[in-house]
Amino acid sequence: MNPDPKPRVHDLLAQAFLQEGVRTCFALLGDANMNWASRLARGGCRMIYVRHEHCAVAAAMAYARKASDVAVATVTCGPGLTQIITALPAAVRARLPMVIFAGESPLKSGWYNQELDQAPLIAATGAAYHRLHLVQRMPVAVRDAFLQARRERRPVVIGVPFDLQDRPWTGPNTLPRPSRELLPQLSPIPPHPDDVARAAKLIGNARRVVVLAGLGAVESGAAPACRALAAKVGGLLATTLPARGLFHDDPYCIGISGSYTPEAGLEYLKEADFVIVVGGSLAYYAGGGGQLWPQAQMLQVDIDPVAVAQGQEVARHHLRADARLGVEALTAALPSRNDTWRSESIAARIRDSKPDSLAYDVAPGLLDPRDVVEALEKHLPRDWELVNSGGHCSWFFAQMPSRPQARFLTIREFGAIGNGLSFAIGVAAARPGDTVVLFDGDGSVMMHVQELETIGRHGLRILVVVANDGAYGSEVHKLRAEGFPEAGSVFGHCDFAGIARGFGLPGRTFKSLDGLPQAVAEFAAGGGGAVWDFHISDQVLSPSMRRAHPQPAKKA
Ligand SMILES: Cc1ncc(C[n+]2csc(CCOP(=O)(O)OP(=O)(O)O)c2C)c(N)n1
Ligand SMILES: [Mg+2]
Repeated sequence: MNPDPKPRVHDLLAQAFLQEGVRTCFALLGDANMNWASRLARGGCRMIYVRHEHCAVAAAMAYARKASDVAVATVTCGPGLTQIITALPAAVRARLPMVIFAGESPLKSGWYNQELDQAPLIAATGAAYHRLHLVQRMPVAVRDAFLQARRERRPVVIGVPFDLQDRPWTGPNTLPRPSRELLPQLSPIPPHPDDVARAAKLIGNARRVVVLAGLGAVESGAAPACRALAAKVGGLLATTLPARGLFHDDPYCIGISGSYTPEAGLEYLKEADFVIVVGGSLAYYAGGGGQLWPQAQMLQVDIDPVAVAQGQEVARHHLRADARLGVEALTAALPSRNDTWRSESIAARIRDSKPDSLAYDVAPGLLDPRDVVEALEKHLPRDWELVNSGGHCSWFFAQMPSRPQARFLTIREFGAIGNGLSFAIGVAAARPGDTVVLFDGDGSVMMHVQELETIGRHGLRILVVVANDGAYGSEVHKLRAEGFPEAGSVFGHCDFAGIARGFGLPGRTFKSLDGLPQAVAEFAAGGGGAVWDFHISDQVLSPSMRRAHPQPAKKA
């Protein structure tokens, strides 16, 4: 501890963060951030010390989404900073507000071994980078970083040379007003009546309407309005993958629209003649180009509507408005109608059909991933938080129809594997007291398996479910489709239960589902984390993999 009672620059920097309301920080320490971080911790901020810088930022991403607030992470300069380059593009694309305190090498030295031109590296990810080199302005610059993160909904990285951090603070001991107090107090944007009338006329002519909600609908609280609109037009409901579960208890919700659409949903989307996309960006994988609904006209209700998204022409019709207000206005403008697409048989098909019914041969001692998901859906308590990671197996885990959106998280915008454990840590930090279940592939867990130690050390209540096909399943199925050898993507079923124990967590291997109810009861009664390793077959393909990479016929 510094015996000098006079504050230093890092003291003021830490106070500036505390004043912003920061109560959780994901950290990995080095020379250029440890003094600041220790002052932050002393000020009452909960520090979650991870074992790889990527995981600090990835955990902060999940925290930002779940806490609906600016998340904070910190890394040291040079090699600490280069580790976060895979996480940032995902945070930028997922529009997650974050402030990352990064050290910079000392300005006073002519040479420093960890020196790196950090700004262009961060700029390439789409995040903002600010060099804080003027000591007097640093507290204001911190406040401005929070303002920018909130306004632009993206990560802002601040780089502070660590020799400057250690200087005595000679400025006033007052801090600027925090960003929250400066934000414009704005009400949701109502639609223009002319746009409502035009859109209502189009919908009035449609016979088979799907209301497709994205995260914008979640954020604006538009779910009840979407249900009411779909009911009034006698249509069906769907969501994007991140918004899955928003209508989980509605008998006319077909589930996810996009690569993860269940079997019945695919048929209904094909029949749709009008899709109203509410608070969704019409991303490629959500069927934005209309591949899944070839007959449908598209209307987008959004505060920032677009005609072309991710390389495809999407909606021709637009209603600029807050999602809830736009949908409510549309519903009010539509006359009641007698004809309806809805029927008892559609509700029964949605309720009773499996997400995917194609039969596969599964070797003894291995599990069909669809059976694993069905059993987990049945036995895991409904109020546990679910985190879905990436890889081929994520299709199966997205199919848990009883689970509400409020207890689901996935962030897929950069298509990177290896984030599951970090995302689960971020959710556990944002929802203390809740139990978190992570669903992830063996390859993805292995990529940052060291974070099991973080889970154990912090006593986080995380159940890690590994869909272990002994392989990079996505690659295996694509290689098989091309007729190329699988070597390089097949590793065998490594012992995750043993690995977990090495990190101080209980581990369990499942080659059958018989013991699952008892395992759930034991985990629910205990504390801390655990790893469950399900040995699954690499012969069961998700429908999206079958569509995109048809497999060659098996030789007789
Ligand atoms: C960081 C990163 N590296 C490589 C890839 C390519 N990739 C996509 S899926 C995948 C395999 C994932 O394996 P696993 O987590 O076991 O899930 P599975 O596909 O087997 O279900 C890989 C290597 C990627 N998406 N991201
Ligand atoms: Mg795998």
